[in-house]
Amino acid sequence: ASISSGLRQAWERGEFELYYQPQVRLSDAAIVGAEALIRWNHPQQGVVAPGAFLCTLEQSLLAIPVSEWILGEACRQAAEWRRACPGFRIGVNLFAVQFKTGDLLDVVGLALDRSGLAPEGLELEITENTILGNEARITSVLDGLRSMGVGIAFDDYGTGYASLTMLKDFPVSRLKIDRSFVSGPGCGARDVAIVDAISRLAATFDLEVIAEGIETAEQHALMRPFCAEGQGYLFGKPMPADAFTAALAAGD
Ligand code: G
Ligand code: G
Ligand code: MN
Ligand code: NA
Repeated sequence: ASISSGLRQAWERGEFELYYQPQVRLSDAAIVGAEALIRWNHPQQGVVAPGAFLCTLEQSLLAIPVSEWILGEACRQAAEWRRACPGFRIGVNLFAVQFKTGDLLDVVGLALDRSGLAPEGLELEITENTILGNEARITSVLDGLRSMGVGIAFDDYGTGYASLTMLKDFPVSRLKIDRSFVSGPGCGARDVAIVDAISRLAATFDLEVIAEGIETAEQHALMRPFCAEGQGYLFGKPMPADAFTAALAAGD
């Protein structure tokens, strides 16, 4: 009860903030996009990462208003960055509950209209957990989003048990290769072989790929032949909007 009443208070007091992690082109490490990641500016504990509260949030009545705020705020911010950086794209993680309310297409459409962000500038991230158990209906919603021009990325790709089936059936436009294959413990030749296989599969299905969790120059070099884009601490940790604006202007 204390976490969820704390979350309600946080929402009412405007303590949620979006951080942005750079997504770069691996050939030259130029920033080409960002993933929006929620943080809670807790009055006593400081910046709280989502691991501590996302589950509770998702199960509460706040999930809908907060997720709509995330979409609106991320689109507003991305529209600004896209003016400075043509082709810029923002990644926004979806909650499973957003597919249950039945109006995701309207919510996304409204966020795009209000912000003036081109649909191509938005990429919604889903995981297998987001989809599980509701495949047919979610497929039709994803079809609708793709028709609008919005991108759909499969997050944490390669770790779930049903990955290949989902690749065949879901209208995704990009795979985000899970960081366990990129910077996981003991990551080596066998992981690179998996990334190679995923990227070939992706090419067959006409999908883009991005490598997550790139932490070292060596991992960057390993991923470069297989992935056009990458994300990870090497290029930047999730940061507040003003820091991201500065990074974008500095051209790094
Ligand atoms: O830095 P990181 O701790 O930001 O994120 C941890 C997890 O929380 C990730 O799995 C990420 O997908 C999830 N997450 C972060 N921000 C959001 C958000 O805005 N919406 C949703 N649905 N998930 C998020
Ligand atoms: O699950 P999802 O991929 O949406 O969430 C991204 C998560 O990965 C966030 O918690 C983010 O802080 C974290 N992250 C981003 N880059 C790196 C990285 O290079 N290494 C590690 N260990 N985590 C990362
Ligand atoms: Mn993600
Ligand atoms: Na991920």
